[in-house]
Amino acid sequence: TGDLASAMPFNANKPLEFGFDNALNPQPGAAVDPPSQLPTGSTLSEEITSDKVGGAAIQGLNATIEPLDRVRVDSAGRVLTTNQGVKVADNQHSLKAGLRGPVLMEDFILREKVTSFDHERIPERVVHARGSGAHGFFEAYEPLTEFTKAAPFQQAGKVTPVFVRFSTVAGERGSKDTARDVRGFAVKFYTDEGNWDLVGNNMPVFFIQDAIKFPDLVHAVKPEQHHAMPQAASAHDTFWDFVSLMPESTHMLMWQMSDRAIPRSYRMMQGFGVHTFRLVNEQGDSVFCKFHWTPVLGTHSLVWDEAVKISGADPDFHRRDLWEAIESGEFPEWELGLQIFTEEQAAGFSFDVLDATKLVPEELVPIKPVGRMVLNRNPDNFFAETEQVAFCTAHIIPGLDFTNDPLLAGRNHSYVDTQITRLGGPNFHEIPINAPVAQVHNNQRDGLHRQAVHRGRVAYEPNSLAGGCPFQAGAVQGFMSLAKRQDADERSDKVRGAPEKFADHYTQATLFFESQTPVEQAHIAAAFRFELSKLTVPAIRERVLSSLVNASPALAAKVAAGLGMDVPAPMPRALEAPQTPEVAVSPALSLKARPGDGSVRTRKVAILVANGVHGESLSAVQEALLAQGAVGRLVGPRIGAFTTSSGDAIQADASMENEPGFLFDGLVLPDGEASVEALASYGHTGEFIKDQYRHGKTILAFGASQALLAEAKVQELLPTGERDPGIVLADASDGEQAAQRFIQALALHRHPERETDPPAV
Ligand code: HDE
Repeated sequence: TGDLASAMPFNANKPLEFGFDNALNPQPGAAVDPPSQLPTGSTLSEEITSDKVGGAAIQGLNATIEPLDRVRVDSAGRVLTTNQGVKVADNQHSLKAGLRGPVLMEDFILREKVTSFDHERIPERVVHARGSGAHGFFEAYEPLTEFTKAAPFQQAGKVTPVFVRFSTVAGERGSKDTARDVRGFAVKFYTDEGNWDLVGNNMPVFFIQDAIKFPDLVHAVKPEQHHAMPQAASAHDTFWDFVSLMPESTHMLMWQMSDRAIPRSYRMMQGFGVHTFRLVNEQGDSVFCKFHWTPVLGTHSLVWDEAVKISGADPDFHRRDLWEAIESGEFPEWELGLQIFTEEQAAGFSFDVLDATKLVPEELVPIKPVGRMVLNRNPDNFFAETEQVAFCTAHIIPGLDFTNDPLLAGRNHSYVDTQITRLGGPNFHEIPINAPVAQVHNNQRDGLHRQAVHRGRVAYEPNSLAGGCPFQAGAVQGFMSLAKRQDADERSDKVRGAPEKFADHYTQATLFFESQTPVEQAHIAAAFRFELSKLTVPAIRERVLSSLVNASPALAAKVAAGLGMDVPAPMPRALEAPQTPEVAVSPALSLKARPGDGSVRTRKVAILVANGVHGESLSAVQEALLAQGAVGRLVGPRIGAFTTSSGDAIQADASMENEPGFLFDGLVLPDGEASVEALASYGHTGEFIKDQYRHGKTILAFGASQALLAEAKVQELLPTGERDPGIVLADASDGEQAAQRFIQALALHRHPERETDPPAV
C-alpha cells in the first residue's frame, strides 16, 4: 500500500478500504520486543547512557509512533485545498462583486477558512492548563510477577510506549512555567493490555484528604473571583484563607513552600503517584504500592528571585528546556521505583495509607527500582498531542487496582467527566494520542466525532448474529476488580467522616521540615514570608502562623519575625495525641538526597564577550564544556561578530539584553583588557554578574575580568570566611585547568553557602 498511501497523505489508511493488505485484520496491539541490538550506525546518546537492561528502545522505535502516522499530515510538495479536498486557486483575496465591490456570501472558501479559525480554541484544563508533553518508553528491569500481572512488568527488558505531560496547576494555558506551584507528572502507558495512566505530581502528598474539597481548593488558589488576579500564584488572600482553615493542608504547604515548587527543569524533578495503589498478581493476591519517579539528572531547583526573573524573560523556560533536550538527543530519563507493603504492615503504621496528605517514609518502606522511562521524541503538533491528551486515574489495567483513598475515588470520576467538556464528547478515546495500541472492541456506538466505522448490524451482547463477538474476556484475561472487601468494617453504615489517623495534620509536616537541610529550611521560611506578605487581611496571616506553630515553632518564629509579627498561640489540634511516628527524620526527603549523576550535561553557560576578548581562554572553556555535554554560549553586548585580541572573528549568538544572566547555569568571564573595559561600561554586565552570584551559580573569571567581579561586589570568600567553591579565578594561560575546575564546581549545581537573607549582593 506504500505508494497509494503516500498518494493519499490525508488519510493513509484509505487504501485499506479497497481491500489492500489485511484490511479486516488490523495488526494486534503493538507489544514491541526490544531489539537485541541497535541498528548499525546508531550513534544515539541513549545507547550510551543506559547501564540498565538492554538500552533497547531507541528514538523512533515506539509502538505509539506508527499508529500516529495514520493521521500525520505532511504538506511538503502538496497543493493547498479546502477541507473537502478542493484545490484553492487564490488564497490572497476573497470573492467580490468587482474589485471595489462587496464580498460575496458565495465565497465558501473564505467562509470555511474563517469558520475553522473561529472554533480553534477548546476549553483549557480547569487545573493543570499549562503543560508540555513528550513521547518515550518505559523499560522494565525485571519481572515483577510475584506482585503484579500488569503488562509492563512481566519481563526484563519489556518496552512499553508512553506519553508524558508535565504541568503547573494554577496558571492558565499561557501562563509562566516558573510559578511557585506543584508540577503535574502524568504518564500514559500504552500497554498491550490497554492504557494505564499514572497521573501524578512532583510532590508525594496533597492538600486535601477528600475529593469533596477539591473544587473549594481550586477556587481558592485560582485567580480571585472578582478581578481574576493573580495569575499562576498562590500568594493571595483566598488561597491562604482556605488552607489556614484546612489544617490537613499543612504537610503539603511545606512541600509547596519548598524548593520543589520551583524546579530547575522538568527533567530534574521527581514524580509520585501520591495515592496508595494496589498491585495484583496472577493468583489474585494483592499488596499496596506507592509509585516514585526519580530523575537521572538529580533533583534540582531554582531560587525564588531567579524564578521570578525567568518568568519575565522566558515564560516558556521549562517547555523550552524539555524540547531542546529531546531535540539534541539528550533524552531525559527517570527510574521508576515502587514502595511495596502489605495490608497488615499498613495497619500498623502510625498514619493511614488511605490519607493522601501522608507519605510512607523510605526509611520505613524502601523504594524498589523496577524500570526506567526515557523521553525520546517531541510531539509533532502541540495541540493534537499535548493539548488533546486525556489522562484519567481510572485508566488502569489487569494487575493494578485502586484503594479506598477517598481522594482517588473522586479523581476516578472527575477525569473522564472533565474530558467530555474539554474534548467535546464521549469519543475522546479515539483522538489519536489517546487511542490505545491494544485493540478496542465493544458495543459503544455513535456520539459526537465518532471515528471508528463499525461493521455489521450487531451492537449488543449477548448476540448470536455476530457469533457472540466481541465476547467477554473472563477472569483470566480480563480486568477483575479485587473481590476482597477492602478495609471496610463488615457492618459499617453509610457515613460521612474520616478515620481517626486522618486527624493528625502535623506529624508529617514536622517530619518534612526537620528532614530538610538548613538551606532548604531557610528557603521554606522565606517562601512563607513572601506569600504571607502579599495578603491584605492580617487575620489570615495570623491563622496560618497559628497552624504553623503546631508543625514547627522554629519555622513559625522565623516567618513571624520576617513579617514583623508576634508568634500567635497554636491552633487547637484535631488530634491531641497522635501516634509516635516510626521515622522522625527522613534524609531522603531533602533534594540533596538525589544529586543525580553528577554530570553537567545540558547545563547552559554564558561566556561574556566583547571586542578584544582573549580568544584562547574562551575556546579552552568552550571545548571543555562541549566535551562534557554542556553548552557554552557567547553572550555579547549585542549579537553578531566580535574580534578577539589576536584578530580572530567570533560570533555571539546571544546578547545580555535577549538572554539575561539568570537564564544560565554558570558564567565565564574571559580575559582581555579591551573587552573587560567595554563590558564594564554596560549596565547590563553588572546585573548579569550579580544575578549569577546571587542565585548561587558558578563563576569563572580570567585575568583582567576579575575587575568586573569586584565592581559587581562579588566576594571570593563566603560569609564564614572560607573560599567560595563557586568562584574560580584563573590566569588566561591556564585555560584548560581552569575549565576543569569550573566544570567540577558547575556539577554541584549551586553554591547556596554564599546566600544571605536579605542578599548582600
Ligand atoms: Fe487532578 N485533575 N484532581 N490531581 N490532575 C485534572 O483532569 C482532580 C489530584 C493531576 O496533564 C483534571 O484532564 C480532582 C491529585 C494532573 O492532562 C481534573 C482531584 C493529583 C493533571 C482533575 C484531583 C492530581 C490533573 C483537569 C481531587 C496528583 C493534569 C483536566 C480529588 C496525584 C493531567 C483533566 C494532564 C488534571 C481533577 C487531585 C494530578 C479536573 C477532582 C491528588 C497531573 O479532572
